[in-house]
Amino acid sequence: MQAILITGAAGDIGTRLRKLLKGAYPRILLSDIRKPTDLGGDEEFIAADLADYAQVERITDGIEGIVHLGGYSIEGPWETIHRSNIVGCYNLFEAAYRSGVKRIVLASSNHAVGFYPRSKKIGVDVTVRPDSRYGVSKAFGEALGALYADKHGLKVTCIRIGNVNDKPIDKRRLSIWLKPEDLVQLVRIGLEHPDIRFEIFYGTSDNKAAWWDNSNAERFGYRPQGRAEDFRAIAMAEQAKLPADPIAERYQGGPFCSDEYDAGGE
Ligand code: 15L
Repeated sequence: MQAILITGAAGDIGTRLRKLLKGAYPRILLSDIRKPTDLGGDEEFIAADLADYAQVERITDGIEGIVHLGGYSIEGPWETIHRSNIVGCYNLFEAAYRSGVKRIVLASSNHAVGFYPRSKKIGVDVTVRPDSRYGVSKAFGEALGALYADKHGLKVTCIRIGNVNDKPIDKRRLSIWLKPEDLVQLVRIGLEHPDIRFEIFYGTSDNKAAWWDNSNAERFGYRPQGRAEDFRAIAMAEQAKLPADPIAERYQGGPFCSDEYDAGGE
């Protein structure tokens, strides 16, 4: 893999990833709607609005692999989600296909399956259960990935990312924490592993309290190093400061589930 593109390079995950991937590929093109404030002199950046197809074509030209982090990363009004994550993600796949890109690693999210209860351990074969318009847009991205893989032969890896941070920051994150270096492992499997066609992985570290069966990622050699349990005391101390939220505590998606919730029951 000679040339890769990272979209969403100015965001939190993008900022971490571009630092950790430095030197891993001969050319790493960074893109975002705004320029990263800490862009280094040795980094290549082209601004692009994903909702504008011509701009997306410009950044996919000459690229072999894409790490697609771009878009809106939390719940938002439909207009915002639609523009950034539906139209934007479609433009990305279509431009990638037309430019001859071989592989796409898509930042999906745990919120595509957020309405599974915490009491249930799920694998990658479950029906999506989005917990927000944002979660729906991530399920849409996974569906697009399957289409471009099956119909056009792109190699697509969807990572249902939990929470990327230096450490788990509350009780829920003890189950879904993803150490940044472990994300790098998953991304590199998606960009390099010869047997990828269309795969879904959970973006989670080696967490004892996990709700996800990540054996599909392990099948491709994923060996997470982060262990949320090492931070249990800190995470639980932070949890104690949060108000009680029974709906959030029942479901995997947490506050994304209780937000706007009016289905009745607790
Ligand atoms: C996500 O998908 C969001 O992008 C991130 O901001 C966190 O909220 C994360 O999920 C989470 O569930 O903790």
